[in-house]
Amino acid sequence: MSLAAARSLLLKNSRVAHLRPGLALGSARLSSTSAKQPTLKERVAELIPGELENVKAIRAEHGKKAFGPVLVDQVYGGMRGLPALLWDGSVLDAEEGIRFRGYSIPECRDLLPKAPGGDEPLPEGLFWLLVTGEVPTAEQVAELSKDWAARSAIPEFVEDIIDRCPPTLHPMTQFSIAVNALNHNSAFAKAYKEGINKKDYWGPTFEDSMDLIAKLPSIAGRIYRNVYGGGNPPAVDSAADYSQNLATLLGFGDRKEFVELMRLYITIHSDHEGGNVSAHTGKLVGSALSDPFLAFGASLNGLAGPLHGLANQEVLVWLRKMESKIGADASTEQVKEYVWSTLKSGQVVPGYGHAVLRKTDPRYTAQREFALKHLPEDPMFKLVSKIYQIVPDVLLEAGKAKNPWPNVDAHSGALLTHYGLTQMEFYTVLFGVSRAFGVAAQLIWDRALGAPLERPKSYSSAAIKKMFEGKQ
Ligand code: CMX
Repeated sequence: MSLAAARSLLLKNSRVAHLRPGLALGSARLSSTSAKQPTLKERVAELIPGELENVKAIRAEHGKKAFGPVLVDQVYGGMRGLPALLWDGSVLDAEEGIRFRGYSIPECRDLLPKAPGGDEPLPEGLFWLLVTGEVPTAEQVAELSKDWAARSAIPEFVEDIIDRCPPTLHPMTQFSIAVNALNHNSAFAKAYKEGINKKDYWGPTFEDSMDLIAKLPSIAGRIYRNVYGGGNPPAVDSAADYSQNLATLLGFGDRKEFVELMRLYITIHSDHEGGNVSAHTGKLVGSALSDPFLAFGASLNGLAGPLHGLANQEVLVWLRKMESKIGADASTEQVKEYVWSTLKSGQVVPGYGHAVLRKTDPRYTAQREFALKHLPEDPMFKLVSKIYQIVPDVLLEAGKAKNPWPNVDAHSGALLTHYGLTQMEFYTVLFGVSRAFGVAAQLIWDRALGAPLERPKSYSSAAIKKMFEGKQ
């Protein structure tokens, strides 16, 4: 059966999994649902030998071929477009946007298993997809939900660390501190100390990665309640999915639409190929064999920057400032003027532009579709939609930004605000919970494939000048 035919068969049968659309790991495989289905760890173990062979073959055939020249401008220009990293979970196309293991966001929303009565994909399924390249069955996803709920408790000393943070400390800083502290119980760090064979690195890395993802809702919920009130977080429900538990820990568990939003939110924020600051930082730090808690703690520090994940907070700050300055019912002309005043004061318009994308971010579009379905009359959604009609033209006229279109962060705050999560300083924490999925998936594969220490070459300006002396 051809891959396309196999795929259409699979689409018709939501219980059947294990399809991989022409990607790096092994060949596409159909499995019978009547046989015992492998767990995620068992499936990774099955895939590793084939992928090791695959990488070996790629390197043998293409290892000495060049991707293209490196320009001096790229060295000075934040390495834009420099092909330098291996990242299997997702690839970002400038025009089309992200694909997770070959699947676009609309395809993931369509294909991945949903909660009973739900419409949005369960992030558990997306993680399975990121790690294996295969669409899991509903049963495999349910097992992951159960496994993560069972791993969700955080050590008492980590609770104490969070409780001792002053409420004025930014939630992202608290988040990063707590995630780093989880390294205390790292299976990888322990195994390394005991002299684990490098061939076996991936096993404890897998366990740490699962623990990391599982514990993030407990950390996020505790920070949220400490800073904004709500008392101690309730116990995690071992029968609930990850997003339901996250929503419950935050205090929004009885709002079904919010839970659905979390499912979509985590799915679309999970991974955005390897070059973005949070993903690349996690990979870089992991390459020193720092365990997944330390590697992802570093990712969070990058995500906390206003040009990256903190932009979702900055969008709301910017919109609120605009409202207070020109009113909620401002005219198009007034909004335009406000955008210009931002640019003229040497600031960026948060939520717009992207280092790779050159079109509206499909993550923005997915959130817009969610809003059109669930909250079309929401005033903040209307404002976000109005800005979408105005900002790109202004950025184009200003002539600097290579991409005048909105990114993921332009929309998320409006959705969270609608459901009562109005504390914008917390927004990047939710981005952080999601980003762990992509970083963890790659860390597992980096250890399985024996990815080496990252160590690119740097040059001084004097050395660059000298290199081209006497040359045209
Ligand atoms: N508002 C104003 N100016 C912008 C701009 C924006 N939204 N986007 C880009 N520019 C400016 C840049 O600051 C740069 O100016 P200088 O030449 O003076 O340095 C110029 O346009 C060219 O930049 P670019 O090549 O188009 O964009 P970069 O790859 O350098 O940066 C990004 C990408 C995202 C940092 C930038 O578009 C930006 O600052 N956007 C606003 C912040 C934001 O939304 N970040 C979130 C991105 C998504 C995420 O990671 O979460």
